[in-house]
Parts: sequence; structure tokens; C-alpha cells
Amino acid sequence: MNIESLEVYIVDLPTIRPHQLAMHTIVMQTIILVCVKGEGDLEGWGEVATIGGASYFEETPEAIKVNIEKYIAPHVIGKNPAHFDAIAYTVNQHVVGNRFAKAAVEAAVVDLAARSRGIPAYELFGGQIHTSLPIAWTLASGDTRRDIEEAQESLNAKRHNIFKLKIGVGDPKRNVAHVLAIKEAVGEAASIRVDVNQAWDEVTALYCIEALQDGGVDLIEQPLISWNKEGMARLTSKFNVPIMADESLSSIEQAFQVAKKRAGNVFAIKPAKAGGLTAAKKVAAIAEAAGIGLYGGTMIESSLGTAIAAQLYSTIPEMKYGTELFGPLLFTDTITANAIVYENFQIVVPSGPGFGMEMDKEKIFHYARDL
Ligand code: MUC
Ligand code: MG
Repeated sequence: MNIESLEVYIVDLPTIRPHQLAMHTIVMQTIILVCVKGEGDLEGWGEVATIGGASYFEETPEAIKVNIEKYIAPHVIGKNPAHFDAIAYTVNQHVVGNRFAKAAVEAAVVDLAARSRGIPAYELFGGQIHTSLPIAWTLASGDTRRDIEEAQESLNAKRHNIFKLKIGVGDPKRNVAHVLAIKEAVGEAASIRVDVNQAWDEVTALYCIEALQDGGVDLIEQPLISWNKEGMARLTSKFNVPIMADESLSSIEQAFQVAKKRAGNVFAIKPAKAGGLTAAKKVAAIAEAAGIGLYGGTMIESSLGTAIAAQLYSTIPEMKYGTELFGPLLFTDTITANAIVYENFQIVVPSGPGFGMEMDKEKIFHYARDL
């Protein structure tokens, strides 16, 4: 069976509350969906999400759609979806960069390949090791009292006991006090981590990380600007608290540089950053070889993108720092007929055919927009 057509949709999903990062506050999250069709009614669906248009990474939703349609699709249509690695090789010979676009297409092709055999996609990545994975929630309302309430509700519901706080906006000292107040409120019941989204310079990072480490914070994500690998390496060797590379780790080659320079001792892995599922597994292999811990990251995808990442992460031997595949919980609505299950502080890895999600086309068309 060969791929007969490829379509791309840009979909805007509203969030349950503003989600504040250093570079952008999300009130409407944009996801990009790719649908490839095989014989008969058989379809494969892929997804990537971006944050804040062009404010997080260079690839915008609009560029992703246009570049898929004009430059990637011609190398995909007519090919056998089971050959997704060979397709990626051909695409890479003609298209540089565009990793988010490539990741969305590869996921759709893999979904189709798995559905055509009636198996979950993780079977095509060597088989499932984990049936569920620890799941963090990001507290990013910008308000200490609201964040503490959110954390306590989550703990009571046994939904999350890992919380990531976005502290790249505003006065660093006040932000550190905000984190420590939350840590004090939840105590040992939860792991508290921070994501600075590149907002600090090195001097600021030195005093803030020291205070956070002393206050019992468990992980510091991307404190410095993405290009400053030397600075990240100095922080990694100075502190006991682990330093995680996120924006500074956006391809297989970058992963190798981070590992070589020890510019972080944890990798935030994300299929979109790596350029696809196969590439993300290569990033995981670099981490494994370098003795670097893994964290299953998100770009805040909907239920489909979440299922895609969860299935891939389920094939990786150790996600030492858990995952943050909470995207569907941040949206007021869903584009799939079935939902991702969260229970006992874990995300349950979907296991239907393909990535295990049934698309709700009415919802997709309702939220889809033109460029
Ligand atoms: C990021 O930088 O990690 C993931 C979770 C979240 O709250 O923001 C994203 C992006
Ligand atoms: Mg991050």
C-alpha cells in the first residue's frame, strides 16, 4: 500500500487558563495536523505543536504547513508508509532543517503504517517497555496562591506529584521566593522543578540556582540562552541540582554537542525538536551513551501529539525524570473521540492501532483556520 494524499491543518485550541512562559503567554495553542491517506478509508494522522508563533522556535505554524505542502509532500506521496525511515532519508536530502514539519509528517506516516497492520505504533519502534509514565504538570498561572491551590488539587486527585514552575518572566529574586513558597506548601509530597526558558544571564543563574538548590528544588531547566553551552556547562559542574537542556538541544547534532560539553546533565527530549520519532530515539541513545538522564518533554500538544510522544517514550528504557505530557489537560476541548487517561500520577500509554487515537473531524474543522 502506498500513500495517496497528504493534507495539513492548522488548528487553534483554547486553554483553560493563561499559560505563562518567558517568551509568550499561551491562551490559544496552535497545533499542526497532518493526514496521509492510503488505500480505501485508511488514514494516518500526525501532530506537532509550536508555542507563540515565532517566539519559541523559528518554525511557525504557517511555515510548517506551507513547507510540508510544497517541499516535503512530493517526497512522501506514492511511497510505502512502512518505509518511514527511508522516506525521512529522502526528505532530508531535499529539505534542510524544518524539523517540526518533518516530525509531523513522519508521525502521520508511522500512524498509517501501524494502522495498515492493525498494531500500535510502538511495535514499529521495538516494542513497549512502559505501559504508563510519571506525569508532571506545569504551574504557570503567574500567581503563587493560585499555583499552590492547583498543586494541592492535583495531589489530592492523584493526578500529578511533579510540578514544573515557569519562572522566566519578572524579577528573578521574587520568582525564587514564589518557587520556595510553593515548595514549602507541598513539602515532600511533590517534586518541584523550574523552567527558566533561557531568561537568565549567568550571574543571575548563579545566585538563583543556589537559593533554589538550598530550598529543595529538584531540577533547573534551561536557565541560560540556548546558544550558551559553555555557561550551561559551568552551571552543570558547579551545582548538585541537575541542569536540564531544553531549547539548547534541538537536533541530534545539538544533543551530541550538549553531551560532549556536559552542558546539562538531563535532556528534555521532544519528537518535534529532534525532527521526528526516529530522530528522538537517536537523541535518547546519545543520552544513554553519555550517562545523561532523560525527561519526556512536550511542546503542549493535543491528545494526538501526546499519544505520539507517549508511545515513543514507552519504548525508551529509562525516563529517569518522568514526562510532562499534560497538553490535553490544558485545553478546553479535544480533537479526538477518545481521551488520554491520566491516573495514579501517571499517563497511561494509548495502545489502540497506530497511536491509538480516533480523530474527531467535526472538531478539527471547527477549530481549523487558514494561514
Ligand atoms: C518548555 O519549554 O518546556 C512544556 C511545558 C510547558 O509548560 O512549556 C513547554 C515548553
Ligand atoms: Mg522547557
